[in-house]
Amino acid sequence: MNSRREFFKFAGIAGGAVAASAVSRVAMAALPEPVIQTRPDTMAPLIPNSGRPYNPVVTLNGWTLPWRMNNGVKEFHLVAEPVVREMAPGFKAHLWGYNGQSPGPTIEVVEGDRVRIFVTNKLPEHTSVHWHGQRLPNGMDGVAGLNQPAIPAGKTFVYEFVARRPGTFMYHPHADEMTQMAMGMMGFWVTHPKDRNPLIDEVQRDFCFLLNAYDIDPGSYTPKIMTMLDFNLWSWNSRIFPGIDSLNVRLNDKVRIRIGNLTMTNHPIHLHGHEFLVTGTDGGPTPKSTRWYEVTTDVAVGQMRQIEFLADEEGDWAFHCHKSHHTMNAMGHDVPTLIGVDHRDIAKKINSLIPDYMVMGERGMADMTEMEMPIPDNTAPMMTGQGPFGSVEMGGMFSVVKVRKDQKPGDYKDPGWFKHPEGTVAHEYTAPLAEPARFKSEGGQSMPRVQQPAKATEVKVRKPSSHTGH
Ligand SMILES: [Cu+2]
Repeated sequence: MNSRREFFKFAGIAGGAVAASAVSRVAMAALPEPVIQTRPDTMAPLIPNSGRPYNPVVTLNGWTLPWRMNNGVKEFHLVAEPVVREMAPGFKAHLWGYNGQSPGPTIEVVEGDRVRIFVTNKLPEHTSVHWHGQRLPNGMDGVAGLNQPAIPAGKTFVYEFVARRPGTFMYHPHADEMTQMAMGMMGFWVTHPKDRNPLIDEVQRDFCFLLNAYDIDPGSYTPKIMTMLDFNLWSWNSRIFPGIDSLNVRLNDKVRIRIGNLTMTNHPIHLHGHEFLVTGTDGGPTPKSTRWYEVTTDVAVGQMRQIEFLADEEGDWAFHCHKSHHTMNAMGHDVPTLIGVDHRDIAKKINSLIPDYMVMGERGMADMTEMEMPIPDNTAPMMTGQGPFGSVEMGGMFSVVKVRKDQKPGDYKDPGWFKHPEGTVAHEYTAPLAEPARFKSEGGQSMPRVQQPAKATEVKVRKPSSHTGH
């Protein structure tokens, strides 16, 4: 095939080996200029100006990588490099990523597109890129050592394949993977359908983001890469609430949200106020017979889920991971449950010795969001976010889907807080109340015991002293 020969000539590869290979210095001069993003904001959708048309996605707190058309081939240039990612306002992490950000830019192509991706390695060690979920020649699959030599520091490799099936995919290194993914190297990939596909509906809004997690000690900047389970920052596209942008839609828009999980645990993703269908995975669109309505869908490790719903209820609807420890930011570990423990006397005594001493958690943890506790520099508050009615008491994997009548088609701007119709907000009730029903009785047992216990035991629930494994 002619374009194939041109590709090898262009890339300066002798012999036309199919595996991704180092680009010669001569060819380097012809590389597409890498586009670097310096802001962590949700960028407007990138309307395609060449190639087949499609309805672009919006990457939450991210962006889509522009391409160059070269003889009918879409050429992208990814630069793997250390980046500083603002994970929330006032909290910056030193990560590794692509083109200035972690995650890297979203790559959007159309089914049938021939795609050429130059990958320049500016990391201090070798890397590779695996194109998760794609049908491609084995030598383009990106497993260093197995399918290609690793891309040495300072070198550029080129990948080329045809995006054969439409769907929701991602990319990440397959070389020193534990380190590089713990440092934030990953990105989203969307292949739009070429023609009308009976399993892929038209939508008015199409969002995407990756679930990722970091372990960064309070006051420090760099993730601990050996952590397997005990992460303290649960993020969407390397942002934590309240640093995650809202998903803003127009009333009665059909909305698609694509989610990929590159953490080391599962995340039950939950939407308020609407029911959705899982319309696709990284395996492609789901057959219609397999779809049923849900309000929570579990996204397991290494999986992708594509959900769709009709946004027909106005309001500010919470959208979050249902593991409550994942809607918290870094907390001091070893925090026992002190609910119901009265510390007033002891606190008074300690206060005479240490004036700023504060007992946390005797009435739950909500106090902590109200008391502006001193925290080390560059540390995200554990849970925060001021809503229209006070602190939202959330962190981590939490955002809001804002459904508005007056949101313009295609306008992704934040419309502000919802204005509730008169009389539709829960409020204090002051009229006299009847005694509430309360069930009070000893529990039964299915079979009689041989011996009755000498006395009843009563326990208070105490949270484990470490939150390892959550
Ligand atoms: Cu989670």
